[in-house]
Amino acid sequence: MANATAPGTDQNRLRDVIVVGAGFAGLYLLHRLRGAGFDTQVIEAGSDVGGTWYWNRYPGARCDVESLEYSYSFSEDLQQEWSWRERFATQPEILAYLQHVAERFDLRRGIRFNTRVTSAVFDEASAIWTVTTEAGDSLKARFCIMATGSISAPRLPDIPGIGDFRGEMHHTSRWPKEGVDFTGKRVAVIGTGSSGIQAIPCIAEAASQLTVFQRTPAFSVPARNAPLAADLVAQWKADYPAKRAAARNTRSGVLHEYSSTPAIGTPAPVRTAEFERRWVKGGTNFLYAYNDLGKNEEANAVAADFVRAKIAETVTDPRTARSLMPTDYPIGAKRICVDSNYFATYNRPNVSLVDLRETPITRITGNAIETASGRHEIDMMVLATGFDAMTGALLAIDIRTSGGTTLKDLWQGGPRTYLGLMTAGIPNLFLVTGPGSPSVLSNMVVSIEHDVAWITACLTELQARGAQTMQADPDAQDSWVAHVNELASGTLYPRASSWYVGANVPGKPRVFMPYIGGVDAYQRTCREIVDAGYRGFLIDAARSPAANARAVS
Ligand code: NA7
Repeated sequence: MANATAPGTDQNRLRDVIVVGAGFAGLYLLHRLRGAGFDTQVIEAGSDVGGTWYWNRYPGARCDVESLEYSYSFSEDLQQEWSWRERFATQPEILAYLQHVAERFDLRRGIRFNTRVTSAVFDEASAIWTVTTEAGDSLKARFCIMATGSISAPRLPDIPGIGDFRGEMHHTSRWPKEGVDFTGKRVAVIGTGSSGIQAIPCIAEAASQLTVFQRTPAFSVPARNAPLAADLVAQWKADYPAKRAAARNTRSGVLHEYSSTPAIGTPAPVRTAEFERRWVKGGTNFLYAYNDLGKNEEANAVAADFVRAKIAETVTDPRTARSLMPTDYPIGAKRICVDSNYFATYNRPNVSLVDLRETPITRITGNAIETASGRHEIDMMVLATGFDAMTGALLAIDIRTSGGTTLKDLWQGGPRTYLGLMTAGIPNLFLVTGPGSPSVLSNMVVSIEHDVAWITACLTELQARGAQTMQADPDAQDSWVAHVNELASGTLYPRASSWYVGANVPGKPRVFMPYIGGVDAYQRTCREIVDAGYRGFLIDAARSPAANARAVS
């Protein structure tokens, strides 16, 4: 397969693989596939590598997984030579890391930047993909891998008049590279998910006036971010392979303190002390204090009460404090936020909160946001309004077969995949951290490394077999989708109107999209399926005579 390159121009060359996206997934794919001898082209919409960490440049942007764990494990040299500065890395630091990876492994020459893919069409007769870009160029390849990210298609709010806003307006995920100067400005932030919660304390320090427009309050735990101590870094570097292996063997791909004790049955003072210990330690480790918080309503309420009490303690104005307390969904069922000084920011004299449940936005006129209770004059507007998560970036590309099967139709009732890796009806299309895999419920780097290794091994196996096509068996896919749904329905997750279920996008089918069974169980299943000869995948099934006739190099 590696020799499948046909003579002709670069444009006409038949590649082995086209990868869409040059974030954590696309970069590692290029490295692995190249190493395995596949002629690979990466296509990236941005002007540089980085994916999520290229686009999300808003002030305060940080990862909520600790930096020592949110990094590649595939190269011992890389993990020894790179030193993270803070417990939770900032966006510029992660971007610098990915730029370093691109340089170190000579990846940039395999990436076409500033190029957005608009369609990918699989010709069933020849088993060849034609991938077309916004500029109208077409590239051909045997396999297409979508490394387009789970949280990458931004959502703009549909507010009357927003298009006529006369001030400066930015979505957190499309932030200008040169930065934004809030000094002395009246700023509005719409949205209080992870992005809003990270940006708000930073914007408040510069702006003359910050007004936060909140539709749903979020549960947030303190990050307790700090510079990393040299001895801790040395300890990790001395033991990295074992730590990485241990992380892969956990539910979320992170070395949290996973409790095996239920909150129900634990005396209240013991529970409070344990929540307090984790609150002081910082980070999402808080959610793993007891093993029933994600499943038992009563247990969940105990953790939620603890956080609500912290909000009441921190925010001096009781009305604002009340508005900031989430009450209508379980803690953790919407992705928990990790903040630095978020709730305390509302004690600043230049910050105010508009509770949109009480006074919804009616329209935007000129330089003002109008709500049911009045006008808010502003100079700048920050939209921290989230993403069409998990499916948005995939469905933005017209993915289809020559026979007329489209991804859009196949996923009309919600995404359907086998292991999150392939979808029945579209051969030779792989997804990295697709819906139906642990993806957003896990340390993304751990899941990405798994999927990349799995896909590379799979392509190598197809090559060894001389096989041309592979796709998910519809029956195996049905069973997997049923399993994913069954696991989710045993938890409190589906109770929240979250992006996990597509509830933030009007008209999007309400389906719990990620696999909640854990990174450990998922990776074990993927291994077993390979050991059973790629059980549940159709390899060279129903190949057309034309495809059969093609020589496999
Ligand atoms: P999120 O978590 O989806 O948050 C988006 C926020 O924007 C959320 O508070 C929304 O309220 C709010 N929103 C969305 N549309 C509107 C309109 N029209 N009016 C008012 N408020 C609105 O996105 P983030 O970027 O913060 O984080 C995404 C993930 O990235 C995060 O979970 C991490 O994994 C990294 P709602 O809750 O829909 O009522």
